[in-house]
Amino acid sequence: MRTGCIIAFALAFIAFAANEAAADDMGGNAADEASHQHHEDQPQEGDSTDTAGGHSGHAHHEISEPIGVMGAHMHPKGGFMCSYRYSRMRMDGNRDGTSKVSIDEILMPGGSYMVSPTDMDMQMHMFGAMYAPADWVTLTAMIPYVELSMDHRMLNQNRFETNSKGVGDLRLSGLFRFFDSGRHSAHLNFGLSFPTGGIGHKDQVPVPMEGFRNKRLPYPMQIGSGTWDILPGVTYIGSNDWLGWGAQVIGTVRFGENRHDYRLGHRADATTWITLPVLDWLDLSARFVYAYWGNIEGADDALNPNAVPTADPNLRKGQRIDLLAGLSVTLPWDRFGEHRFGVEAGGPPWQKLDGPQLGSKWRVVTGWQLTF
Ligand SMILES: [Cu+2]
Repeated sequence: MRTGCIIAFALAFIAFAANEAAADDMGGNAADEASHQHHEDQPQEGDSTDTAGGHSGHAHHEISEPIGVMGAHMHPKGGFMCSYRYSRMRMDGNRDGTSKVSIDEILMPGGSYMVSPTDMDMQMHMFGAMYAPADWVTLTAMIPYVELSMDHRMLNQNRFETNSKGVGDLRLSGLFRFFDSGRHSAHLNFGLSFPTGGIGHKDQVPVPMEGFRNKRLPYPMQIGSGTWDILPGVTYIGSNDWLGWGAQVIGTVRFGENRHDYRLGHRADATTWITLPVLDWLDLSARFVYAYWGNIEGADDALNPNAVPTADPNLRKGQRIDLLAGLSVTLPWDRFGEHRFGVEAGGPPWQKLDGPQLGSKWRVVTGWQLTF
């Protein structure tokens, strides 16, 4: 808690300091700096007088990253952006290691559980804002609204569904550029996740001898982590005249224990992509994603790990590779700023889970960004 506050204040201070410093020394080369930025806002030195918003001229920083990547671009000083993303992931079927596990192998007598999940639907509405107090730093804020739904099968073969929804964890990040040669640039990502998402969501679940009762839902049905989490990372962006590419690695390091006596596993997310601008207003992309997430430390006493695999803190760990294809459209009207619309979808050719644990089937993200 205290660590979190200190870091939040540190970020705010850096933003303030950056603003002051920028006002002092950016007079001379501010124009040169601005021409290297991702979002073109003003014609520079005659080299962009060709077509408004065209990719020709200085294609390098105008090629956008796939819509599913976050914190991958920075804004020129004073730049502001707001965004909305809707994403959905479908999970279907259980796995242990890299192989599938059937319901009969999970439920008694073939397995040891009274209840097994069969599939799950995860939807997220993500609202974001970005602001650049200086050319070398961009600040971001993101808040998700999450809706989860899980289907189960019981020993008597009956099915039941649980649902939870709510505001998730608020995330504030700073992107700090440490390298820029025009065609290649790199920045550090540093984020802080606040425990604003709920971890006490309840729904009707079967209790032996009692029937259905309103009880606390297992770990994957909770919306927040319940802990202060730090998200350090690094992003690289490159381009030539006809192609853009990038790579990003972000960690999620969690601290302490939440009020239900556990903390989620640490995470690592790595991704690399290429973007092909095929038309002035259209980019196509292909992306590779690797994700690792660890088991839960501690345990929520309200959950019985012998009843259902989702309540076992030691059956959460996993790794997954996703392959995603995307497109991004820069809308032809520039009222109130530049509008971009993107879609990205794909699924995992490989996943390895400490199971039984539900495997991912596909995911899709659509988003809209408005840059001022
Ligand atoms: Cu932005």
